[in-house]
This record gives sequence, C-alpha cells and structure tokens, in this order.
Amino acid sequence: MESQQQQLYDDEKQVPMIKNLDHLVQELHKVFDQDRVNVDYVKALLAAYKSSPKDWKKYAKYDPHRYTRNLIDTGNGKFNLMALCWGEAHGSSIHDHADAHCFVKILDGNLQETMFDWPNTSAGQTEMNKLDVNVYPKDGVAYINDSMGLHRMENPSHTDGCVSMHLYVPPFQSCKTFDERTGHEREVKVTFYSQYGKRTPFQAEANGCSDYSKQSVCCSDVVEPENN
Ligand code: 2CO
Ligand code: FE2
Repeated sequence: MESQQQQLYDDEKQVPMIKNLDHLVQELHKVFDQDRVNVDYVKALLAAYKSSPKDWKKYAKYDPHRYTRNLIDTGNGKFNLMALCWGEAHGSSIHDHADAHCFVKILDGNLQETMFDWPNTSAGQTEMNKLDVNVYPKDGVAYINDSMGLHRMENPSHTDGCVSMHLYVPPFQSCKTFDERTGHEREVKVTFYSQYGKRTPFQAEANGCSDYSKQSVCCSDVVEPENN
C-alpha cells in the first residue's frame, strides 16, 4: 500500500495538471507526506503550474531597498513555501541553503542566478570561484542544494520587478552568506516580510536587533556582506 502510494509521486512524467496555486500547494502536501521525495517530480510539479498573478498577488509585497521573503505555506512542518519580491536590480548576497533542498519557480519577470564554488577556507583568503550564470524566465524552475555549490540571485532588470516562489525542504531559519572577495562567511537569520499575506510586525528582540536604526538590516533576509 505504502509503496504503491510512493510510486504515485515518483514519476516526473506523470505529474497532474495544476489548476492554480492552491492546487499546487495541495499536491506539495501530498508529495512531502511521503518518506522519500523525488526532486525531479517536484521540479515537474512546479513547472506544471502556470503563474497567474491573481493566485499570488496577496503575497507580492515589495520593499524599496531589498528583496522580501513572504511566507505562503509551511507544509505541515515539512517545507516552507514563499514568494520573494525583487525590486529593480535587487539581489541577495552569495549564500548557502542550510542543507535544505531549494526549488525556485519564477512567477513574474526574470531572475538571474550566479553559482559559486564553496570557498577553500584552508587556503586562506581567496576570491570566490564563479561557476555559472543562468537567467530564469517567467515559469522557469531552478534547483540547488549545498552539494551543488552556492549562489547569488538577482533581478537583472532596472525597470521591472521580479516575483519568485521558493520551496525549502526542510524549512530553515538561518543560512550562511559569503563575501565574494575573501570567501569569509557569516551566519544570518532569515525572516519573513509577510506571512499568509499579512505584514510581519517588527520585533526587535526576535530579530536579535536592539538598535532601531539598524532595523532594515536586521529584518532583512540574506543581508549584504560586511563592507569590503
Ligand atoms: N535563498 C534565498 C532566500 O531564501 C533566496 S535565493 O534563492 O534560493 O532568501
Ligand atoms: Fe538561494
């Protein structure tokens, strides 16, 4: 019985038609209720959903200064699904994914990914090694995990926003960011700008930030590396 069920979510050529975002979320719940998950199946499921702003506009909250992370669903504790809003030319720093699977589906605009090797810390300070640059268009799907390396994501447009949907399995609350010139890493908390369509109230303590003037940095998700 169990193996029959597992097979249902194992063949990436057999994904159902996806009607809308709610339907996609339902299917993701079924997939992640299983013990084992086929990464290609999840990618195919995300590809089967065709982005429609009416589904996700309540999550699309922009900040003028940096990209925002907006929680859509917590997948019964198995995953975090979120919409990221990238204003014109907004980008992340180089970061890892805390041992999680990271799936990305573009909902609006284009998102550019630059991939990097992990820095070789034993060799001292080094410029980080760039591996690849990919641009994902609307409805495109990307995937990364820590064994594949690190990445920086950015909205390459100086005139249009970008909205991307990110699925992290398992969910994580912090990750590492890296300085491109030195490879130095630091641990950063990741936070939500909004949850289920409602703006997250500012909590200085919860964000580990007691200095109000630094609010915008502390509440940020993947923050820029120290000045160099
Ligand atoms: N990982 C970044 C974040 O969760 C976004 S880049 O795409 O994985 O903020
Ligand atoms: Fe990322």
